Amino acid sequence: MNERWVKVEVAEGVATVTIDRQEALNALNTEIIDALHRVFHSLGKDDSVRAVILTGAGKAFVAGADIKEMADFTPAQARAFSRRGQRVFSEIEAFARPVIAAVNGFALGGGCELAMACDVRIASEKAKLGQPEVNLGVTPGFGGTQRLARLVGRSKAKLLLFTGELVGAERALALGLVDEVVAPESLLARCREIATLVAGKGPVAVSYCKQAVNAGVETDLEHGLAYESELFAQTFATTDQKEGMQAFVDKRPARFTGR
Ligand code: DAK
Repeated sequence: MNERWVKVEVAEGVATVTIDRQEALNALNTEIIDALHRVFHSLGKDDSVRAVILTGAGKAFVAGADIKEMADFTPAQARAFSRRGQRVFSEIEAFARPVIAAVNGFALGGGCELAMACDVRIASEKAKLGQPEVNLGVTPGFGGTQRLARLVGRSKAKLLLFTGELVGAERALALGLVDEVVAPESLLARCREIATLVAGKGPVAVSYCKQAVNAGVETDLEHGLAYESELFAQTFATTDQKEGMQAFVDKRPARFTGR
C-alpha cells in the first residue's frame, strides 16, 4: 500500500497515513493526490481498519497544492486539477471509518483543505493553518471556500480567505478550525489514543454516526432526523447491537465484530 510519497502503517485497527515529500513541505502534486485515492481505496477494503490518522512528515502537514506544478496551468487544466483533488478529498470525507488529521505543522491552502476533509483535526502547538491562495492570485480549489465556511461560519471563513492570513494553533482552536491543541511531541500519541478509543466501539455504529452527521449538515433538520432514524433502525439488524446491549446487561465489555 506504500506509495512514493505516501506511507501507510496499520497497527491494532488504526492506519496511519503519512504524506512524506519533505523537500517540498509535502505539497500536493497530482501523483500524491492519486496516491491518496489508491491508499484510501485499499484501506476501505480492509475490515480490520477501524480508524485512520492522516499526517505529514517533517515540519509540514501539507504546505498546499504544488505551486510549481500549477504555475503553467491553462484554465482547463486548472479545472481538471481542482476536480481531481475535490473528488479525492470527498472520498476521504465519505470514508467509512473516522479519519483524524494530525496537523503537525503547516496546513496551508490544499493542506488546510485536506485537514478539513477529515472528521476531526488535532493540532500541534507548532501548526499554522490558512488559505493563502489570494497571495498567488487564485481561489482555493480543493473545497476551501465550501468546507471552511461550514466549519467556522461564513464571516470568519471570508476573513481568512480574503486576507490569506495564517493562524496559529490556538487561534485555529478558537475559530473551530481545529478541535484540540497538544504539544508537538504528544500529537501522534493523542491521535492514536482517540483512534484506539474509536476502534473499540461498534464499527457500524461509528460509521453511521459519521454518515448521519455528514448528510445531516447538508440538509434540513426534518430530513436529517429521518435519516438518523433510518440508520438507527439499521443498527438493530446487526449482531453488534445484540452484543452491545447484551454486554451492558451482563456487565462486561462488548466484543464488536463490525457485523
Ligand atoms: N508548492 C510547491 N513547493 C512548495 C510549496 C507549495 N505549496 N510550499 C513549499 N514548497 C517548497 C519550497 O519551494 C521549497 O522548495 P525549494 O525552493 O527549496 O526547492 C521547500 O518547499 C521549502 O519551502 P521554504 O524554503 O519556503 O520553507 P520556509 O520554511 O522558508 O517557508 C512556507 C515555509 C510554508 C511559509 C513557505 O514554503 C510557503 O509560503 N509556501 C507556500 C504556501 C502556500 O501558498 N500554500 C498554498 C498553495 S496554493 C486550484 C486547485 C488547488 C488550489 C487552488 C486552485 N484550482 C485548480 C483552481 C490550491 C492552492 C494551494 O494550495
